[in-house]
Amino acid sequence: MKTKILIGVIVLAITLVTIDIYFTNHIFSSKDKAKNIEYTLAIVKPDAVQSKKTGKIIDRIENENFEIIKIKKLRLTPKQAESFYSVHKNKPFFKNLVNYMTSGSIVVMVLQKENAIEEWRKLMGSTNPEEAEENSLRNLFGTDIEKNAVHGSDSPQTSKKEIYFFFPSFIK
Ligand code: IDP
Ligand code: MG
Repeated sequence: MKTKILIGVIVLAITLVTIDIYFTNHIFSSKDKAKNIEYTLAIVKPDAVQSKKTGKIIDRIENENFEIIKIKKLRLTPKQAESFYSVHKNKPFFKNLVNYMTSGSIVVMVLQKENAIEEWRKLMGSTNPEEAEENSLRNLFGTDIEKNAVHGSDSPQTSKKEIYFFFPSFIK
């Protein structure tokens, strides 16, 4: 009789532990995967920092439910700007772009959200502020196709590379 009770208790305990492991490992992690939580690199560019739009841009970031995971203010050296924008090194606007990006301080952030990369690109708007969607950050705060207030990574590969550029310890 005692043995039967003991076996019953052991079976019950194993069942409860199995259910717990299933819920913890399977349900929650698959939920997170389904949500596609991403990280992206965002920059408030020198024109927007200089015209004191950083606060308004950060306010918008938080209102749109991005999580600011990392943030810092710095000024790029010409070498750093050339390296960061090296994909554009053969473009006619490269030299001006480097001059612009080193003309003052920038505020760099790692943002987290479901589909963060695409969502941040959407919130920024098109490269050219004149074509940027109404109420997008470039539409509101951009001056021209060069001085367009904000930067955002354009793919998961780029975001990893760009986050590593400014926050190497964040990328394992
Ligand atoms: P993106 O910032 O929307 O991803 P990219 O084509 O990657 O646009 O260009 C990088 C940056 O170079 C732009 O944000 C802008 O500051 C600058 N830029 C892009 N195209 C031009 C141009 O035709 N003339 C001047 N500057 C440009
Ligand atoms: Mg780009």
